[in-house]
Amino acid sequence: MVIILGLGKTGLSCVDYFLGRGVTPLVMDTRQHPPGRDQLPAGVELREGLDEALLTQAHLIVASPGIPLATPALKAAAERGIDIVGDIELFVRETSTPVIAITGSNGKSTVTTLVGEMIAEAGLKVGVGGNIGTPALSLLKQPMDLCVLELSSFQLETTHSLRAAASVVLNLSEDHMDRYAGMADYRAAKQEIHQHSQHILVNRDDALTLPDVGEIWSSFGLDGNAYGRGEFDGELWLTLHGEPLLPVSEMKIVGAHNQANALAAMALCDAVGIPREPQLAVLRRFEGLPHRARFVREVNGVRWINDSKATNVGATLAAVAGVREAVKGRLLLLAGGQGKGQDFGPIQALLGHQIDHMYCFGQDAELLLALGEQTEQVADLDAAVAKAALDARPGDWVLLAPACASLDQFASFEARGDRFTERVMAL
Ligand code: LK4
Repeated sequence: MVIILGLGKTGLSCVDYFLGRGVTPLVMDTRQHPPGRDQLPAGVELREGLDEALLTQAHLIVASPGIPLATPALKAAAERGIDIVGDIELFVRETSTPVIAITGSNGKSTVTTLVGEMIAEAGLKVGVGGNIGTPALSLLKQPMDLCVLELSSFQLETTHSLRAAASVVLNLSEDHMDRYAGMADYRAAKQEIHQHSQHILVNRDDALTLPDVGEIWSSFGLDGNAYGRGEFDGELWLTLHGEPLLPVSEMKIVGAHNQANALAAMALCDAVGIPREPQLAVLRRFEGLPHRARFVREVNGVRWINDSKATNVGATLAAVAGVREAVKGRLLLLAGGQGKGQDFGPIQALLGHQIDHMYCFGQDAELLLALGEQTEQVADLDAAVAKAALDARPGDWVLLAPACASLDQFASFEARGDRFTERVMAL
C-alpha cells in the first residue's frame, strides 16, 4: 500500500504518478478541505486525518513538504522501517535527466528561473519545477535535456537519491524556526542538496553555505574572485576571475542580492556547459518574478511596491536595501503574517532609519508592533493599504514585504500579492 500524505498540487502529481504505474494510492490529509480534492481522480480514496494504524502498514509513504516528519504518526511509521519519501525523491529515482538543484533562504526562485531561461535560450529542452510552479513529477511527461529544480529544506529532508549535475545553497538566513530546532538543523537540511553533486557551488560571502563534506567546484560573491564583481571605466561589472562579463547597468533587476543571483545562475550554467551568450541575453532581459519587488502603481506621487514573496526577514532586508536609494521621501513598510519563530531584530535595527513606519497585521502583528515607536497595528492587509494611503505623502514609497508566511490569512504569498495589487489599483 502506497499512502500519499497531504494533497494539494504536489499530492495530486504523486497520485497521477502512481496511477500511471498501475498503483492506486490512498491519500490522507489533516485538513478537512485540502486543496485539490475536486481534481482527485475517481477511485482514489481521500481520508481526513492521519490514521496511524494504516500508516504503520504502508509499504511507502509519500509525505508533503507541508507536514513535519516529526509528526507522531510519521515517526511511528519511520521507527517501523517504512520508507518515507517526498515527490522529489520519486522524481530523481525515475529520471536520467541531469538535474541542476537550487536551494537557499532567498533568491532560489529567481536563480531557478534564470537558469531555466538560459538553458532554453541555448536551444536545449529544459524542465523547471520543484518548489516553484510545476511539481517535479509532472516534468516527467515532457522530453528534457536538462532539469532545473528549486528545492525547499522540507523537500530536501525527504530526498536521498539526488545526484545533481550542479548544486547550490544560495544563502542562509533565519526561516522556518517553527519546524527546526535551530539554524544548525535548518542548515543541515539544506546541505543535503550537495550529496554526490558533480559541481558544488558556494556563496563565499556566506560561510553557512559551505558544505561540511564534498569538494567545492566554484564560488560566487560580491568581490573580484571567481564569479564576482569589479569596476571597469567607473562602472560595476559582473566578472569571472576578474574578467568583465556584463555591466550591472544592463540588467533590469537591481541590488547587490540580484547581482549575486545573476552570478550564481551563470556559474550553474557554466557547470553544465551552457554557452555565455544565451546566459547574457537572459540577464539583459529578465525583469524579475511576479510578487518580487514589483512596481504596482504610482498614485498621488506615492509609489506602491509588491514584494509579497518576502516570507522571511532576510527577504525583507533585501527588498528594503533594493529600493531605499531610489526613495526620495519616506519608506512605509507593510509586514506581518506567520513569523515562524524568526528573530525580527534585523528589522528593528532599520526602524527610524531605512524604514520610516511599519503597518503590522496578521498572526504575529504584536511581535512586529513591539519593535519600536514607528509601528502600528492594523486589522489586516486591506486595512494596512487603506491606512498607508491616508498617511503617505508625495515622494513616499509603500512596500509590501511582510517578512512572514501568508498562510494564516491567504492561500499563498501569491494570493497575498494579488490582494495587495487589487487594493492598490482600487485606490
Ligand atoms: N497532511 C497534510 C498537510 C496538512 C497541512 C499538508 C499540508 C498542510 C499545509 O499546507 C502547506 C502547504 C504548503 C503547508 C506549507 C506549505 C509550504 C508549509 C510550508 C511551506 S514552505 O515553507 O515551503 N513555504 C512557505 C514559507 O516559505 O513560509 C510559503 C508561505 C506563503 O506562501 O506565504
